[in-house]
Amino acid sequence: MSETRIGICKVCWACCPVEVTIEEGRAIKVVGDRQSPIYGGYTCPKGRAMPEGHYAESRILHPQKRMPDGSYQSIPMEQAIDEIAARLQAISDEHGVDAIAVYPGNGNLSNPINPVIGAMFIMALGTFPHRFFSVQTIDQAGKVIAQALHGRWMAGPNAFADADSWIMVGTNPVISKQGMSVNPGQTVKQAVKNGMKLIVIDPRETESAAHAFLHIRPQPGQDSTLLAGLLHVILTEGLYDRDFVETNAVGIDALKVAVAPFTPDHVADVAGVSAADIVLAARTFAEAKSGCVVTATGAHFPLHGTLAEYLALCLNSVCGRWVRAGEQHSQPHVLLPDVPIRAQPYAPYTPWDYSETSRINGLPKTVVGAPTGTLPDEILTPGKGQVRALICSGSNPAVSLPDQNRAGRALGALDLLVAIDVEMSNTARMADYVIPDRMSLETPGCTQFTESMKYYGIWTGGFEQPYAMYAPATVEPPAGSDTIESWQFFYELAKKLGKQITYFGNAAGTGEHWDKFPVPFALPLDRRPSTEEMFEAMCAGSRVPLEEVRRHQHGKLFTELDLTVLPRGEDCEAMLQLADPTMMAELGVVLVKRGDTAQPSAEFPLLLTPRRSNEMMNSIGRNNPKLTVKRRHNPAFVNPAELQRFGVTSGEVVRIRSVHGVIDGVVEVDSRLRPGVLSMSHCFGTNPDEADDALGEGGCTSRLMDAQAAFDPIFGQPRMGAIPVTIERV
Ligand SMILES: Nc1nc2c(c(=O)[nH]1)N[C@H]1C(S)=C(S)[C@@H](COP(=O)(O)OP(=O)(O)OC[C@H]3O[C@@H](n4cnc5c(=O)[nH]c(N)nc54)[C@H](O)[C@@H]3O)O[C@H]1N2
Ligand SMILES: Nc1nc2c(c(=O)[nH]1)N[C@H]1C(S)=C(S)[C@@H](COP(=O)(O)OP(=O)(O)OC[C@H]3O[C@@H](n4cnc5c(=O)[nH]c(N)nc54)[C@H](O)[C@@H]3O)O[C@H]1N2
Ligand code: SF4
Ligand SMILES: [Mo]
Repeated sequence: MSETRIGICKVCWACCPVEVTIEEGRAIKVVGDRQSPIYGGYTCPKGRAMPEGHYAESRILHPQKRMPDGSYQSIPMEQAIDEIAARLQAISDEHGVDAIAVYPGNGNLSNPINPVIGAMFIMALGTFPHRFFSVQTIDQAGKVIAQALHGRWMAGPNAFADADSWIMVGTNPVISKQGMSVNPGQTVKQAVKNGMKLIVIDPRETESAAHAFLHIRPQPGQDSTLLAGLLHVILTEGLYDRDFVETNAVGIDALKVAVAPFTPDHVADVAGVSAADIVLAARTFAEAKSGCVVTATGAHFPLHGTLAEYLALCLNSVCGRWVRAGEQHSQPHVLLPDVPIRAQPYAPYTPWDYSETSRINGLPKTVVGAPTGTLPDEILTPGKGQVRALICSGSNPAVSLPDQNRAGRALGALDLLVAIDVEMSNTARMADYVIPDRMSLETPGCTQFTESMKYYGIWTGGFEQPYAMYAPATVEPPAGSDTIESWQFFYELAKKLGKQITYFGNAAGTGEHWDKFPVPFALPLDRRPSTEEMFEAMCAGSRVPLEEVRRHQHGKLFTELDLTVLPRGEDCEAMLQLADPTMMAELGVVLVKRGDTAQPSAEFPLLLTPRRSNEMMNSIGRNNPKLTVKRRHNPAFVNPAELQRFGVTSGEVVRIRSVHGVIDGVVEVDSRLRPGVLSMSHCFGTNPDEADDALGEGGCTSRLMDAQAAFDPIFGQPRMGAIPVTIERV
């Protein structure tokens, strides 16, 4: 006998509602929930492959302890927690509490409590933020930094659904869901059908670019120059919204001066695009009535990501692309707190502070946590504060940290490495203890986390409609297993160390921009709260009570909520900043150094760029039998012209070399790619001490990256895009 239950997929933050068929307590099939009011039954292959992932042969169901001979033995959870706590205590007693760090990653999404609990564990130890290393600082931390320097518009950007024009820079939401949580393929198609002029700036004709009115295929790494060029055209042709700028922004004159040299001809020359396309893009965007310029990883990885984001924010501000008084809030609160939303900015602030600098490279303390790019050096550099114990929760730094060889050396040098994971991932294979987490279908879910992503910058995720959903766990973990939710593990560990975690769940802001400051919930020490109590704390003060959201099994559009944005408050003096001095200085460097980015050379004629695949979520899915039917590896995509240039054939295993490292890769032809680009997904490959396996495990692109040669001056992110490489026959 089978039954169906409604759940939420939490493999990524799109939170798709799913219908799960269950037989004898096991999920056997997952499809999209067609009764959902907004998703229309949408799911992606990763969501539909959850059963195969949950019951994969590779799944670990008991805590694993590494034995002296390198093998792993199953031990009971209680013993694992006791032993880990004792070792942490000993490390802290001998070296100080700064020797302990956490590194949370994307596997944490399986339960919305998990992604923040690592930070709160580190707060309980008293070492926040400098011992909290998250994936954010090897991702798009520039979004938070740029928003701080520019100011944040409380009512959010124009909505995508009914915008007239939209510029996507280095993002492919149809696959990544970045910026759009709900059925992005259909959403983009529908918007274009409704008349949106979509402009995509990407060296690859992506699934998103397929719908574009204009696709610009630049040389990778030149996004700041391109965006400054758009500003140049809009400001010199007077196409901007003078009224909006006068009322809400300062710095327009300084911005005009700064972008004056970025003429269409200069941009065309530097970025390898047509000057006419720059003019067309600028005019199309500025002359439309609504829309937005958005950036993501493609624009952030080659360094200058903060500047690219800042210029995108400036484009939106000069064109007045923020929701105004009387219009509908584009990021409505349902499970976020009930606060009046006004058409006004939060004032800019400086998101770094040199009063406390990092041990490595003298980087400042910032609102985005410790600079994760420096984590290997924090482990490898002796002295006071050296990191000796690392807890990885739902992360895979052995393949996700830039500079894999160095990261591998560092992970191997730790006194204690703990991985909270669901399989013997690259990192778990190096760990002293592996703690098995519950997976997506085995935990409850709700959309609050996705709603709150908007605070990390524009185009991060969320809902444009007043939608919310809660779903309980749909299945129990496999019979006989001994698993624990990540947050519960941190709770137990803190308790053993004599510390109390205070949970700030209802994140309604970031940095110094708070719609409402979180209500702290000190987790009781005499009993572990239930996951449901944690959900209550997460949604404390929400506009619609969680209890009400729970009543609607398929999720609900709360159309009864009034979303009308209020006028600027009479006491509000905040203005958006169009010419932050740090950003303008960086733009000056970009001008003089023709982008200040890596250039292809005779020795390294290709530029390596990142891309996401629909079957994987970073490394998640690599051992899922359903997601690897077509292939397990990550192809090295190139334009057909490269086959002749390098004398290779499609499907051939080649050596890919940068000035820093070398990996094996499998060439695959992609005519939609700009010539001179090698486009490859990350988080694949074996560990440095394991044999290469290009056709199986794939190649780890991070091995080609040098974590020390060039990095962001604020949050230390190494150059992770536009890396010069070459192809050699094996
Ligand atoms: N070269 C290169 N490097 C990159 C990038 C790139 O494009 N190129 N991208 C960067 C970006 S944007 C990011 S966000 C990071 C990603 O960096 P990470 O977050 O470190 O990488 P993931 O592969 O997402 O790690 C997820 C881990 O969680 C485990 N997992 C899966 N399901 C569960 C679960 O239910 N519970 C738990 N506890 N664990 C689970 C997986 O087995 C895996 O080990 O990588 C960064 N690194
Ligand atoms: N299916 C799937 N979804 C995911 C993930 C996944 O691994 N798989 N990962 C998740 C994570 S951790 C993140 S951070 C988000 C990321 O979300 P996105 O940033 O939207 O990621 P991508 O889909 O790789 O899109 C980046 C695009 O930038 C282009 N690009 C590369 N270099 C440059 C450049 O120099 N300039 C410009 N203009 N474009 C460039 C690439 O060709 C690519 O099309 O996706 C999330 N969603
Ligand atoms: S992985 Fe993301 S896009 Fe795919 S079904 Fe799950 S939540 Fe939806
Ligand atoms: Mo990411």
